[in-house]
Amino acid sequence: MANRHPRVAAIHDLSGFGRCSLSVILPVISVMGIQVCPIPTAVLSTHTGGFGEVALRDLTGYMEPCLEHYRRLGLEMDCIYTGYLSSVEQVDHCLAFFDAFPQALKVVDPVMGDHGKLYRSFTPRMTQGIASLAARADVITPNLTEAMILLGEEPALGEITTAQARSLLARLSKLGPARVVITGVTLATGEYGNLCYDREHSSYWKSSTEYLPVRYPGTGDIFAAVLTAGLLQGDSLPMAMDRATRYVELTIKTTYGYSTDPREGVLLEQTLPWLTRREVPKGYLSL
Ligand code: PXL
Repeated sequence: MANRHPRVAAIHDLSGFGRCSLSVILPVISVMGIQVCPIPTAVLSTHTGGFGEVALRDLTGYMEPCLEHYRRLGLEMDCIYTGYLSSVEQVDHCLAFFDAFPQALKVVDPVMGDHGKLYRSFTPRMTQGIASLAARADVITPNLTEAMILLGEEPALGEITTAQARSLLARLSKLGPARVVITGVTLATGEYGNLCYDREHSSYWKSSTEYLPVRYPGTGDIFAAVLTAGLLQGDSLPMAMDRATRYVELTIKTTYGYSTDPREGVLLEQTLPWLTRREVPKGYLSL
């Protein structure tokens, strides 16, 4: 199809309140000029990070007929981007999407936990399923907790040396993905930020960011969405990582200044226009 704009199938949950998953992924990818087709894995009243018992409808049974319809239509997808899954069976449905669109860039955000802990309802079977999905990806974007879980190690929280960081990235790549990004890492140098490894070029990079003493849900989703759209627009891996780092930094800083309840997530409504500027990011350094 001539001059078709890039299109991404985004397989994540839809949380109504708390600014995470599809609620933030849709505006971010759209404003970056990429068409995004949401495939909700579940609908939740809020995210699971602090609002008590959520109203939840699992959509495992929706995924296969959805894919079948897209096949009948002969739709093309340039990217399959997966995130929060609400049942272990959804791993196979994501793999079916990968198989149906073999040319598509496969991005797996292995959403499982943060700050050294698994999210509620994530069982060992689920973490194994997500690890098998990550093994089939071209790009993965775990936070440090998820990176350790993928490697079958105890989640660590402290600072790590540059040598340890490079080893983590390389070992994750050995699981399958040629490009690995790890978010939320504190290096022994005191720098805090995101790291990546591009196996094809044997290159390691870091993008450091200001550390603020507050945690907002959904920032990992926003990070992975900006990274994915950046790659589809032709960014190199470190450029895409730095674009995502700078955008999340700007949005967290903006939100922090308003002193809102952190559970409500970041005020991306204020900062989305920054993404339309298509700046050339240059904040990355060799790791
Ligand atoms: O941002 C990750 C995420 C996605 N989806 C749901 C969540 C969380 C984190 O808490 O609860 C439903």
